[in-house]
Amino acid sequence: MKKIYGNTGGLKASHIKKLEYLYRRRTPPEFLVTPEIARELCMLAAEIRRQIGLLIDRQGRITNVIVGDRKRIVIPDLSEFRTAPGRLKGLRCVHVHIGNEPLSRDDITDLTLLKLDMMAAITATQNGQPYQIHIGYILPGNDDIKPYRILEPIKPDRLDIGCFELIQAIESELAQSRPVRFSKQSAESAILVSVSADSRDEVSDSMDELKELAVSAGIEVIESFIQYRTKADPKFYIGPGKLEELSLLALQKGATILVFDQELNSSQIRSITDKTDIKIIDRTQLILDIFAQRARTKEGKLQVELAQLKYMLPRLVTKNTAMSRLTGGIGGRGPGETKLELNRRLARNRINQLETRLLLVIQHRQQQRAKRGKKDLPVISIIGYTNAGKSTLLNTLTKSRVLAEKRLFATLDPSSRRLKFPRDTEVIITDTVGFIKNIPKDLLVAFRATLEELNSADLLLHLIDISNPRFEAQIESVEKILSDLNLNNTAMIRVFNKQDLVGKETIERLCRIFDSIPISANDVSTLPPLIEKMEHSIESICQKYSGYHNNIPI
Ligand SMILES: Nc1nc2c(ncn2[C@@H]2O[C@H](COP(=O)(O)OP(=O)(O)OP(=O)(O)O)[C@@H](O)[C@H]2O)c(=O)[nH]1
Ligand SMILES: [Mg+2]
Repeated sequence: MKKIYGNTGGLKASHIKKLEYLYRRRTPPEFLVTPEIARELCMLAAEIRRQIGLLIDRQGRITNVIVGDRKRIVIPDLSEFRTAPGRLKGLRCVHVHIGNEPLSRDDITDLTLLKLDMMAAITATQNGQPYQIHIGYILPGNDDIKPYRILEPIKPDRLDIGCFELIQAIESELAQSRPVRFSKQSAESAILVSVSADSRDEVSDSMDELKELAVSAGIEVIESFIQYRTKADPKFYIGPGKLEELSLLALQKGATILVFDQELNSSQIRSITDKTDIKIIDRTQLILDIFAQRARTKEGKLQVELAQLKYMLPRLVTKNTAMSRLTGGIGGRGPGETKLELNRRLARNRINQLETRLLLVIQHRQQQRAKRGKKDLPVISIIGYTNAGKSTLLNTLTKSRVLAEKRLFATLDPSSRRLKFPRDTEVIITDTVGFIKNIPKDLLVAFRATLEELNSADLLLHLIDISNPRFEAQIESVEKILSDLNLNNTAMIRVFNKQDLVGKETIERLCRIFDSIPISANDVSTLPPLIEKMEHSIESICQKYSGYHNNIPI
């Protein structure tokens, strides 16, 4: 016997057998419902005085029998019926309304949220005879109109309706509304989601940055979806009503992934995934994914994989095997295109292994440093928000060709170069990994070893992209991270980069306010004042510690 959902309310196994028989033997699979079945359902519903619902798959088999109360049925968890993005569930719902009510708000919600093939309600007359059938279905992608359509009610004598063609038409339209993919196989189309109590400006800035991150990770962004609320919903994070909207939008637009701007916990991820059937990652996972794509050195790769596993471990949602489809690709990719092992026990073992290996690498480096003894040359480190132009500045200053790109986190592995100043002072100048607001804690911990190298810097050049409308927040984020790393006592020069993109007067005003030097890192002719200031600072720092560096003219 099929499992009955809800109180059986007097519905017997023999009743269900009969319904199954009617569907299996007497109804072509493409029929939504026949007059015979409608009569049987209405009779049963009148008898037990409750709504009765059937879920039917595309082979015309009953997968679930649902007994409700007088007003509604509650459709059970359908997470075992997974769908591909942009596809319907492959299940239609036929149920009886006692009395003459058309499709209710709940019916429409079930239709759209569960992505049912169709939702049909048969209304019954007083004496339990079918009166009319109301049919609703999802309408593929269109922003202006309702996301579903309800047909004119149909009379019982016209009930044998084939529904396959319509379902196929809906699915093919859904497929067409999906965006054209990049040729890269891993490309995904995302809806960015933010649930926040912050001001509109803050949320919009943060979403702009999330978009840049997504693009840097190779994701195509189709929509942004924002809910302003003071407190996140404990179960779904986003409000349940908004989640319905979001789920439908994802279906209509053919999104393959939802990227949340805030961190979700594992139960929220599970609840949303179960409801929407779509992969979910958050901002942190996105950043980790970019790092995984970019890490080049052995140490960098170990650090990124460790950070990913530590972040993922408490969030592993491996409810059933079908979930693995929802955890691969972006967010589930380790450094160097390895797939992250998303199994708790293996992940834990791997974490231990990675920690040991990293420790060895770090010890080795410390020994090397100790061997070298005192530093030969003073060190200047270029730090700053990602995309500020750090690598470009290193290149222009030292005429080298470190990778500099218009994407976030172009540099993951630091490079160092020698630089000789006009008055012959020589220094080592290093380029570092970029910072970002709310830098994932695991990442900061993992990169601590690399960032600790900054401890040996004599001077920090804090490079700021002055053309970025979020530059002030970026300064704040960077200086907060510096103080978290106990680096706020190191001498620092603030440098406003990309002055060529900002008006002269604005630059002058901002430089006064922020005590900063303006440059264009890609234009060597703008650098002399900065070079002069660097040389001067290094000289005075080294004089203070005279004898510390052996080849500094004192
Ligand atoms: N217009 C303009 N663009 C610049 C300037 N300096 C750098 N850029 C551009 O800014 C982008 C980022 O430069 P990068 O040097 O890669 O920035 P970064 O700080 O090293 O970035 P990450 O390594 O990602 O942290 C590149 O497209 C550069 O060409 C400048 O002075 N003016
Ligand atoms: Mg760089």
